[in-house]
Amino acid sequence: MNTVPKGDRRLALSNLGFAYAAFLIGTLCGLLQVFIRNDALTLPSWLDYYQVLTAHGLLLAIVFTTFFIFAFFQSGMSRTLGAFGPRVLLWNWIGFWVTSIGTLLVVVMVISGQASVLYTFYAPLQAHGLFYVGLALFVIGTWIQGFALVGHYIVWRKQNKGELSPLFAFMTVATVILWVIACLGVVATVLFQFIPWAFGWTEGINVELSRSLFWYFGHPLVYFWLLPAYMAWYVVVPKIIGGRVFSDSLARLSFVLFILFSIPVGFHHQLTEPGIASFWKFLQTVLTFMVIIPSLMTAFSMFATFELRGRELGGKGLFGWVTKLPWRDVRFTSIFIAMAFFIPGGAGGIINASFQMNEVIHNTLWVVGHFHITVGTPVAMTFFGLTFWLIPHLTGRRFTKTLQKLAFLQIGTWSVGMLLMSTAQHLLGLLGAPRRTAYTGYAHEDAQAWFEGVLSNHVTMAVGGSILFLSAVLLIFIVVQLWWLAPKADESTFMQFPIAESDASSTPKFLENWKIWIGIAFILIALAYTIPLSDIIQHAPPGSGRFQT
Ligand code: HAS
Ligand code: CU
Repeated sequence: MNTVPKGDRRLALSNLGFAYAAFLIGTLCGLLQVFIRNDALTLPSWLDYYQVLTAHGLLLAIVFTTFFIFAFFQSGMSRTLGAFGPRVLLWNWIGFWVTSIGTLLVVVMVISGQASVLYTFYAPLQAHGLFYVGLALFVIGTWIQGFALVGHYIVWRKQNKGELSPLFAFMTVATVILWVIACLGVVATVLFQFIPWAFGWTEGINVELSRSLFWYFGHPLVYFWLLPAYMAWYVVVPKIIGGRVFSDSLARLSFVLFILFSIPVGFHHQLTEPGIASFWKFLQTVLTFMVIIPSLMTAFSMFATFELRGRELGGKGLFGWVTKLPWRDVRFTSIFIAMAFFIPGGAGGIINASFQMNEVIHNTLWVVGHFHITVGTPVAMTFFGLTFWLIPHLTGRRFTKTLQKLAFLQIGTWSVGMLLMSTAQHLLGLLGAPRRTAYTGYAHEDAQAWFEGVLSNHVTMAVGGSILFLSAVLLIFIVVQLWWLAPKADESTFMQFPIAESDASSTPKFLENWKIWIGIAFILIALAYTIPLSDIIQHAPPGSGRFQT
């Protein structure tokens, strides 16, 4: 009964399998961390806090997200542009294997205790050389998968000359473009700085250059996570609620703006660092405020979609339409809650980016709170909401009533856990609790007293963390059911990939002229980075330190 071509299905499922394996181990590491910070747990001697923290960050923020995103892209591209040809399929598989081998290499180095350098791998912390080789393979693998998808798109465009591509395909290509340009920074620092240094071919490393190249990548990385979630919001959610895409051109324009503005802003992670003149920090702060605009456009568009549909269903008055939305459908409710979390998440981002205010929160637990209500909920919970139908769609099984109830319990616990944990983290951060460290009390009894509010407390954080772990285990249970155990679907119960109708009749064609956007993106990058980077290269102190973990 399954209508998805077998080859495409297997490919997407392989990516999903990898994603959820990483998810399980990654959340377990998260659980360990909150207990260590709470002084309730001492790790065995072969395991330490920084090793666990590195594994947690990498497995969830990098491995889970990336593999999930490719599974989503592959199934959506196959659905909207037609089945993959043999070459597209082959290159996707090659990319998948290269990404997987890179991941395994990185994970082995972290588990063996030779790469406890956190996901930002700041120099002069030094990991084993193979860790960086693994990172490079990971990026190359994702490029191959990305290019394979672009290849599929090019074939479609040749066959449909003069037509705008379907919105899902357009957004996939935009995200791949953003990803490839972003990775140039991390590839440069890994290949030309870290690998020669870690293998001992060069003596020192230019620390500030490596951090700047990392953040050139590190900020757009967050949009590589966010944009697939936005794709679900723009294209999938309207179909689930029975509506349409509010505006095809607005949706495309917002993705174009992400290509333009998400890269030349990395310095907003380095506002406290010496070695970068204030003017360049200021310029990149202004550009950061530009990249907020497409998110505000998305918020507007979502409200419009919901209100229009709610009114169509008979909702009256100012807010009557809210009650008409399909709250009992977990595929919708999960993603709606995810969106709601992004309101404080985004507001927190604006605070972080506000130059002076950054002084207050930088390197405190506030930032940890921030990313748990950006990537940890809006993005991750959107991915959960997609999982509930994507796996049945690929395996041809049924998302039964019982599983739907469990899914509600899962997103409910995730929301409560995240609310407790991230609120505690934000407040603790404001009180000065540092991050990226196993120690919290400044080794002094009185200092601990700051952290003993009801919410501003490491215990609250640990309670939240524990609820989150239970929720994660529940999710894995649902995934296993949907993959192997739930009853097979028949024609009436088969889960289709929901793609909303999007009227592109008045969308300007130039929005799909990638050359213009890639060109402007590079001009902005050159403006924001050329002079400060050349200053950093010319005036850096000789870097000779290395701290091995
Ligand atoms: Fe961030 C640090 C600034 C968004 C992730 N961020 C981080 C780190 C991570 C991260 C992982 O300027 C830590 C990195 C590290 O390890 O050091 N961030 C921003 C800004 C935005 C932003 C300006 N961040 C994200 C997203 C992430 C993410 C998205 C992951 C997916 N962030 C910063 C800064 C730092 C930082 C500084 C450095 C801090 C430091 O000093 O170290 C913006 O993109 C946010 C724009 C978003 C909005 C929200 C729009 C709302 C929408 C929802 C609509 C809701 C609906 C539902 C329709 C303006 C679209 C209605 C429901 C109802 C109930 C009403
Ligand atoms: Cu950023």
